[in-house]
Formats: sequence, structure tokens, C-alpha cells
Amino acid sequence: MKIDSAEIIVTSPDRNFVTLRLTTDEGLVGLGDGTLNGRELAVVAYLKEHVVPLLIGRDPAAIEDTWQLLYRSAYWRRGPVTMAAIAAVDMALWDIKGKAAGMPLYQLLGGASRKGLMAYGHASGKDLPELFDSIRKYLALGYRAIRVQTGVPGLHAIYGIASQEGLPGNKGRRYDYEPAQRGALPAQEDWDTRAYLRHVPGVFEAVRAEFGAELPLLHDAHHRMTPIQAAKLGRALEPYDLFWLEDCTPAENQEALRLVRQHTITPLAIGEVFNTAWDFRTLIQEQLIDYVRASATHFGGISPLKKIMDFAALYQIKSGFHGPTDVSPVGFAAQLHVGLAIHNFGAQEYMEHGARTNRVFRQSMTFKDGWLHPGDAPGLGVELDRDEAGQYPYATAYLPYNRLADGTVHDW
Ligand code: GCO
Ligand code: MG
Repeated sequence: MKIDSAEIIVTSPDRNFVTLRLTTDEGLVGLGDGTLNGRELAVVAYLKEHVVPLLIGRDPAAIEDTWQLLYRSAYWRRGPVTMAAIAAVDMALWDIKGKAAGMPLYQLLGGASRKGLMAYGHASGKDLPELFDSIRKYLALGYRAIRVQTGVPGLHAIYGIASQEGLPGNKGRRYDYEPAQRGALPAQEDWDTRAYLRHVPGVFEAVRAEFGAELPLLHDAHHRMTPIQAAKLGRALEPYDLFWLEDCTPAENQEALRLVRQHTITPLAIGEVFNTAWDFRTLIQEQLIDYVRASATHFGGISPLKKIMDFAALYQIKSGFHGPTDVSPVGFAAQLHVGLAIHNFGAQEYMEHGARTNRVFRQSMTFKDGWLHPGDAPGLGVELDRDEAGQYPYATAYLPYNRLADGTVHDW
């Protein structure tokens, strides 16, 4: 079998998605997600100009060889654009392999290790009543684990809150960074770490008092604290038994996690902005984290995701793959297959895609009673309706950024 053609499809049903569609001379189609939100067209150019010409005529079965060729022959290694492009190819080739075998991908990765994946939903509120309503809504939808994000008095717009004022389009049931609502320039949000640190422990105390001890609770600090601030928050949250505290410090400074770890037993999750397995090496070997937050899409695909989880398993570190709506249904399916197959699954983030996105990408995936399952269609289990995709042209969209009260730019 040979790769016959490659098409790069950019569509923006609810937000922008970049999909690589490979076709073989035997008519098999493979899909791969290369969405790097905020920088989508850089991946499109990388694929179109530098990757597709290498693929035509190659054997689609040679997944590892193609991965190594794309990674090593570029000479310039790593980086989110390169790794999203390689991810798209890797996923499309696994999709083809599954279809050629007539099996869902998880079977090729070793078969199912569980009946479904525990998903966590994104509850948020600008104040406690709103947060409690939001948690109840996610529990009613069947979720068995809840991420809790809260407004902070004095800050008018912060990460992860669905209803805060000042952000057009943020009135809905969840926070959203969709192009139609965001406009072409990055929105500015505000931040004050001391105000946040004063407020958050009380919120978790209230949530535990209302919802009991059993419910797994998660929290995303979104890279905003210094190491000692993160240590302080981790310690302050210990009585509320978090499932994990995410991205407590910016990912570039990995030594920071040593300091945080010395001071707190709150479990730590990190890695949604990492793009290679090497980024996790020290953190896993030194057991500085408890959950790997990589996504197949930003991490070079299914092959490296499976490898890093096998490495993490040696240290009892589990998965917590990154599953926001900026990962397309193709990339999300890739994670579900890996999560179902590996032994060291932890939790799967799940932000449901919008109705338009689900019409463009038809999926075999199911979500029932809080469990996600990738379905049993051969390959990834996702089909792309090109006519539907064509109705939603690309729209420039940026993520927001932060400024402190004195105007200093801060991590978002
Ligand atoms: C998460 C992430 C996202 C990011 C988003 C940026 O934990 O789901 O932090 O919400 O903010 O992926 O595009
Ligand atoms: Mg996060």
C-alpha cells in the first residue's frame, strides 16, 4: 500500500481545526489532528510545504519509520509547530492501520484495560452559588470528577470562568475561546496572585462541605504562580484532598517542581504545553509529578504518547490527557484509544465540542454515566464531512493574555 494523496483541511465550525487527510492507493482514508490554536496556519504551512511532499508514495504501515524520518530529518527539533504537524501524520497513519486491520485503534495498542475512561468536567462560577449550580449541572450530566475554577473578588476576567463579565461570548455554560466571539486581537484579562491565593482555599472548603468527601475535585492554576506560591497553595489545599493541582508553575522551569514537591502532598499534573517526551523525562524520573497532561495533538501523536505513558508506568505516574475543545475530535479520539489501552490511566479531561463541530466530525465515541469510550469503529472512529467543513472558513483567533494591576504582562 502507498500514500496516494494528502489534503489539509482547515475548518472553523466552533473554533479553528487543522486536519490532515491521507488517502492510500487502496482507498483507505486516515485523519490526523494538527490543531495548534492561535497559530493554526503555521502548522498548515509546515505540513503543506515541508511534510506532504515527503509522504506521497510512502508505505502507510511504516508509522515509526515515518515518525523518525519527520523528526530527525528536519534537523531542527521539537517545538509546537513541528510536533503538531508530526502528530497529524502519526494519527492519520494509525487510523489507516486500524482500518486496514478492521480494528479500533485501542486493539492495536494492546486492547482495552477498562470498560471506560473517567472523564472530568469543567465546573466554574464567579461566586459560590454560581459554582455550586455549575457543579450540580455536571453531576447531573453523569460526570464522576469535577474541575473547579472560581472567580476571585476584585478580578473581572480570569481563566476558566464561564460567566464572568467583560468577555464577549463568555455568558454560556462554559468558558469559551471561540473565534466568532473573541475577535481578531487577543483579549486582555487581569491577574493578582495574592488575591487568588487568599480566595481559593475557602472555595474548596465550601465545595467539600456542600458536595462531600468522595467526589474527585481538580483545579487548574494555569501557570501563574512562582514555585513558593505554588507550594503554599498545594499545602493550603491538602485538607480538601484534590485529585490534582494542574500547571501550578510555568512549565519552562522544571526545577520549580522540586521545590513545590518538598512542601506539599497535593498531587500535581503538568504538561499540556509540552511537545516531546523529553520534556517529561526529569519530571517522571524524579517523581515530581503524578499525572501526565500531554495531548496526542501537541505531542507528536499517538506513538510518543504511548511511549511516555509506558515510561511513566515505571514510576506509578498516570495519564491525565489534555482534552479541551482546542483539540479536535480526531485528536480527542486518539487520546481515548491510548487511555483505554494503557494500564496507568488516571482521568480524561472532557469539554464537549459544539453541535457544528460534531456535524463536521462524526464520531464513534460515547459518553455515558461519566465514562468515555472511543467506540469500536475501525481506526480512530472519526469521519470528516468535507462539505460541512467547507461551510466554516478559518477565522483568526488568539488566546487571551494577562496584565497585572500595574500593567505588567503575566503568564496566562
Ligand atoms: C485545560 C487547559 C485549557 C487551555 C487551552 C488553551 O486544562 O484544559 O488549560 O483550558 O487554556 O487549551 O488553548
Ligand atoms: Mg490546563
